[in-house]
Formats: sequence, structure tokens, C-alpha cells
Amino acid sequence: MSSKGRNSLLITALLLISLFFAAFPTGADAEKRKFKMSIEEVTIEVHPQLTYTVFGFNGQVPGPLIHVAEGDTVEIEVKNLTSLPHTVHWHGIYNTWENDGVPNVTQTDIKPGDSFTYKFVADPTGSLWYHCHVSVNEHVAYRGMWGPLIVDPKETAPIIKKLKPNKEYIMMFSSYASGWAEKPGFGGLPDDVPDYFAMNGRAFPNTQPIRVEEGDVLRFRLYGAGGETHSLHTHGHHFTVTHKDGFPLPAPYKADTISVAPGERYDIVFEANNPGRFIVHDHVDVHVTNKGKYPGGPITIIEYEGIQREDDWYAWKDKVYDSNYFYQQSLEEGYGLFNHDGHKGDPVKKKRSKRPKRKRSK
Ligand SMILES: [Cu+2]
Repeated sequence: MSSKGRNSLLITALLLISLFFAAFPTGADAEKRKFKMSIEEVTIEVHPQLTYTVFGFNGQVPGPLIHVAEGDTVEIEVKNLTSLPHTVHWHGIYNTWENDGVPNVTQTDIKPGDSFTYKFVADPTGSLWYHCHVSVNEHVAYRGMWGPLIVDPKETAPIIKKLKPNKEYIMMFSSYASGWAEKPGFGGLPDDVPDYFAMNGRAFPNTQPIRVEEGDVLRFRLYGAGGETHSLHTHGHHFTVTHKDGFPLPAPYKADTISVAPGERYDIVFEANNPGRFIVHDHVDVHVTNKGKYPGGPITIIEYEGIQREDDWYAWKDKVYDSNYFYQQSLEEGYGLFNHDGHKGDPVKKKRSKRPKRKRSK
């Protein structure tokens, strides 16, 4: 055979092989994914007037985004670097009981300095999450011990195929009672009155805008991460509620306000079709205050490209923009565990305790 003939035979063979793999996926899409997380005691600036001590996964609030595909085998080693015990519950996962993360029910708590490795298969799909299950009234409600776990389905839900969102945002709601800010290990009592309310751990103006172009289709994944019910309202836009707790709704419905109770998740989708600047906020009126002062709390603003932001009265005219505050960029980076520097806290400044002077005995 001529070398020309051999070459064309080789090319045909390669073409056939690649066609075969394109037509018949090999089943290699269910991956084994191994991650490591630490739990760290840090402080975050919730608001210029409120610095709060938290137990952050990888030292941040929200914790890192864990993004996997349906059927993946996930293994996560969690190391506790704080001075109190914790566990991790994988909220929404059809888990084995030994990996469910409940102290004194499925495991002993993870003591300071110790580690525990959780294993599960990513099933079912959707907007799931993880959180501590020790002293949840304090650790989950006030100390930021939660993060998003997104499991992509093999088959996209019909409503998502129809609406085709091209930008996704994770919004986790919680609150703080400022009296417990510097007292980790305490707080979360029935008579607490939370006085700061937050979206991804921070209260307006420390929250961030959502910058869009006309024609973008936005998907918000809303989480009731703390102890309060929040009621999200979008000005200038109504949305379609597509998922509840990760499950696609049999009958998606339209709304402009949606209540998100503790533990719940809703996915909502809408088109950016009304250029301007529009507030998106918690409609529980007392929540849009910081220590009783309006405006504050869970507020963001949809800012369209092409709309100037220079009005000197505009609250965010000088905003230092963090484009990954809602994990919008991380969500586009495929699968893995994604930290975000903007969510990281600072090391706790230990107050110097004066040591009592020892009396020297001669
Ligand atoms: Cu904990």
C-alpha cells in the first residue's frame, strides 16, 4: 500500500473511533471526586458596624461551592481547626446513615483537631447544601456553618431547557444577633432578637450587585440557610419558580415574591428584559434594616450594562465590585470545590489575657 493510502486508512479509522465515542458515551462521566475542607474560626465583616466571629468552612461564609454531577462518588475529608466540636450534614443527599453527619445519632462529633471523612453518591440533583449539625441554633443560625452543594442532573429539566438560563447566582439567607458577635460557643437562644440580616453572609451595603446585559436569563438558587424565613422580591421583573429543594416542579409557576423558610431552597429563573437599576430584596420589612436602621440586610441591585452608575445619590456608585459574590463565575468553571477570597474571614484577634504573675517560691 502506498503511504498516501495508509494515511487515508488511518484517518478513516480515527474518524470512526471518534464517532463511536461521540455516539456511545462510555459511562466515564460518573467521577470519583475527593475534596478536603477545614473548619476555621475567623471574623467576617457583615456590615461596617458588625464584625462577627464565625466557624467558616475553609474560613469563609458561605462555605466553598461544591459542584458535582449526578452519580459522582464524593469523598470529603473535614478537619476541625476550631476549639469546639462540629459535624457536616449533606442536606438533600440520599445518604447512608453513617455519613449523615448528626452527632450522637450517626457519629460522635468531630472534636477540635480531629478529622472525619464523609462519602456519598451525588443523588438526587439540584440546589443542595451542607451544614454543621452541632448546636445548630448557634453554628448554623449565626456562625455561618453552611455552603452550597450543586448536583447537575444528567438530563436537564424541561423548564430549564425552555428558559435557557445563561447566568446562575447562589443566594443564601441568614441573620445575626449582634450581642453574640464575639462570643463563639454561645448564642442562638429563643429570646434572641436578630438585628442584622444577610445574603451570602453580609448585610447591605456589604452585599454585591448583579451586573447583567439585556437578554441574559438569570437563575437564582435561593437558600434558607439561617433560622428566619425570608421573602425575596424582584423589582421590575417577575420570575418562574422552577425547582423546590432541588426537584423540578411538575407545574412551574410565575411570581414576583417568594418565601424561603429555614432549610428550603427554591430555584427561580427570569429574563433580564427591563434595562435599568432594580432592587431585589427581602420583603420581611424588618429584615431590610441593620440594627434597626433602613436600608440594610438582604438587598442586591440588578445593574444593567449601559445604565450609568454615576448619580451622586446612588448607594453603590463607588462600589468595589466582586463578580463572584454569588458564585456566578465559579458555577461556570465546571466541577470541583471552589473557594472564594471575597468570602474569606480574617484570623481571630485573640485578646491578650494578662497572665497572673506566679509567685516564686524560694
Ligand atoms: Cu458546628
